Amino acid sequence: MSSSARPRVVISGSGLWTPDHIITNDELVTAYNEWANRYNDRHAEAITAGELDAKPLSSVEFIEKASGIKQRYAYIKDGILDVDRMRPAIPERPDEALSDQAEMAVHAARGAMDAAGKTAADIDAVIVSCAYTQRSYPAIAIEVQEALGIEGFGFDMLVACSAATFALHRAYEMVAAGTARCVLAINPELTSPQVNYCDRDSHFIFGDVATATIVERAETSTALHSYEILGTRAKTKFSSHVRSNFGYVSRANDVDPFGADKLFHQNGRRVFKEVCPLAVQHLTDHISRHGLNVPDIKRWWLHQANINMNLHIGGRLLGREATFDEAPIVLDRYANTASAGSLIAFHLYHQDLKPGDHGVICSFGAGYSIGSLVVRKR
Ligand code: CO8
Repeated sequence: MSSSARPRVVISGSGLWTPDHIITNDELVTAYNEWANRYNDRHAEAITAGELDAKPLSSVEFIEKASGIKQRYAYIKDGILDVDRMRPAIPERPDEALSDQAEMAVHAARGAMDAAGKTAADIDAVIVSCAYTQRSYPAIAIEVQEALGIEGFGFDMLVACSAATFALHRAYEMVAAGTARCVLAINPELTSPQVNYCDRDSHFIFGDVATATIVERAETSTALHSYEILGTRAKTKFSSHVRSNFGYVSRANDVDPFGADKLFHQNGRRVFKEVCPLAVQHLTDHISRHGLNVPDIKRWWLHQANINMNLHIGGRLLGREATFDEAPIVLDRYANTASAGSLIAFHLYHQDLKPGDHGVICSFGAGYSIGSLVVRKR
């Protein structure tokens, strides 16, 4: 399709649902350290004999310095800080009830629909895209579709950190191709059930949240703030340095389906070193494809995994430290919310842009996966 014939596609609304419960670093570290001390006491003999490693203690100072995270939201806080449990206590719901992730998704979706001025009748497709879905089928997206009274179709996608940007790519293509007039893409990131709260290297990293976006043709949008998608770019490169082996085959593997390797685990140093250069190259190439240079970009809505990563990438792009205005940070409040981070930043910090201003939404992380969209305010 020539660029003159290509329909103009916009992001016309976004929504954010934030859980009621906050866990501070202090609370998390107190619980973990108590758990670690108990473990060490319980296994003192084996530790002294060199048969077991002692569990090292965590610290608030380390977490803030290494990650920039000060707190995180939890869908359900009960259980996470309980030293006898160390995981959220989320009651199982009957099949007739809305599932947890569908409920989170519906909250965020309503916000995006309101912002875009859309009703269920305007939407043709629902994508639920996130790091994990709580069941394999029926798709959470189809459940959300039913809950919101949307006709058409829905499907789930999993691309870890890049689930949100990759879903926006699919939404853009569907609207551009005319297979849907308007797409609702939702990211119910329920990360807490997959966090190993007994692992000091990663117990602080994640938070729960849901984001949503509406993508439609420019001519159908009546939104006050809308952003034309000038182009999308995706890159993946296989790496096991961020990994979860949780999956349905565990039952047949005769292994513990909840063992440490079945939860989130990573080599954070390697991820940092390998992903940052990929992201910088990806972003530079993407904007140049649109005839843009770094100074032309008013705002970078970057993935929110680690403050030092964002400072590094911003610094490599700009040749100096990016200001909050140029690359807003939300991970101090929200922590790493898997794929939702760049969309939380977009949702909270987009209304002040002027017509004609350019921005970039970008995710980077597990996979590895990098996804970006170059947008222009209308
Ligand atoms: N308290 C005190 N000390 C600690 C702690 C702690 N909590 N944790 C580690 N340390 C220690 C280490 O053991 C190490 O000690 P030593 O030097 O004796 O070995 C020392 O502190 C330094 O550790 P690191 O080198 O690991 O510290 P870093 O400065 O590298 O910081 C980070 C660690 C914060 C993990 C950092 O490496 C990082 O963030 N890297 C980027 C990681 C990243 O972006 N990962 C992608 C995440 S994946 C994703 O976004 C989505 C996945 C899907 C969702 C999953 C939902 C559950």
